[in-house]
Amino acid sequence: MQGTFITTTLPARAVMGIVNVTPDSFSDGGRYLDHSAAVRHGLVLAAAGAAMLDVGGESTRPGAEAVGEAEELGRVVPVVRDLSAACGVPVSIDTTKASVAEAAIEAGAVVVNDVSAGRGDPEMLPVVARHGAGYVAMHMVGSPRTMQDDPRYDDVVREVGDFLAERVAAAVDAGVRPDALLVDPGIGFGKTVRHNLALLAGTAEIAARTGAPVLVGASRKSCLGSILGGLPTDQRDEATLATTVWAFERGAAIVRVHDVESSVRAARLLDAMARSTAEGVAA
Ligand code: PMM
Repeated sequence: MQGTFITTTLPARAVMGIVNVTPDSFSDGGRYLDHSAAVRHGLVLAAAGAAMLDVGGESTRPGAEAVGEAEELGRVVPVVRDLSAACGVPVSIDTTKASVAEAAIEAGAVVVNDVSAGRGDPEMLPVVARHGAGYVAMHMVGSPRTMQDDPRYDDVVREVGDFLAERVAAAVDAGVRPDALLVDPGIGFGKTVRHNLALLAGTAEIAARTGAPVLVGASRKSCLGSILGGLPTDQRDEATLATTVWAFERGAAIVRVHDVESSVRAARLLDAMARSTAEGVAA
């Protein structure tokens, strides 16, 4: 499938399922660190209707320490290989390291999801370009260790949109296929609750400023828990579903979620309602 991924081949409202092969991700850390548990989980998400699976081996929760290359490779490459062979949907690799991206692409991944938007490793964009892979450029302030230290913006939607437009231009300059690029405002990455809400509301503006489809990753994030009076991580799936519907209604192309089934069902319903609006109601 390498080199054939283009964003236009995804369904209109696509759901990306999260497969975290980490001991310390904020909501599912440790649950799928074991290789076979991760592969089994990915297959369940694909069967539930995920249009893409996102495999990650380094936690990006606020305060997380970086993971070494060998450790990350050992976590993700076998999972990407087995899922790419068996799951029937494109697999994406969530990494900021070009070497991990390349090894994952060689193991079958067709998209690189880079929370550093190419700033973490100068080889990242050239590697993505060389392999003709898809690319998600996400906005983050600083690094996961420092990003929540008093984030400030004058106009968060404009600033994040302009940053992503600049990263899209850098990716295209490096030879990444324009039709394989996605942008992501980075919900929770160096943002207060108000910034996150403004970005969710500004999804269409981000798409317009960047000219790229938007991916939204709000699943179980702490801003949802804060709004709901400190709701714990394992009780945030309904709130996540609300963000799925909201983001799709404001033009998001993809949502990245832990609980795939509920978002897939919502997407199917939105598809049906959009079709009926377009066709009109027969008397
Ligand atoms: N969030 C996390 C990790 N990777 N990638 C993108 N593109 N967008 C996100 O919002 C995002 C990401 C953190 O969530 P997790 O630990 O549950 O995977």
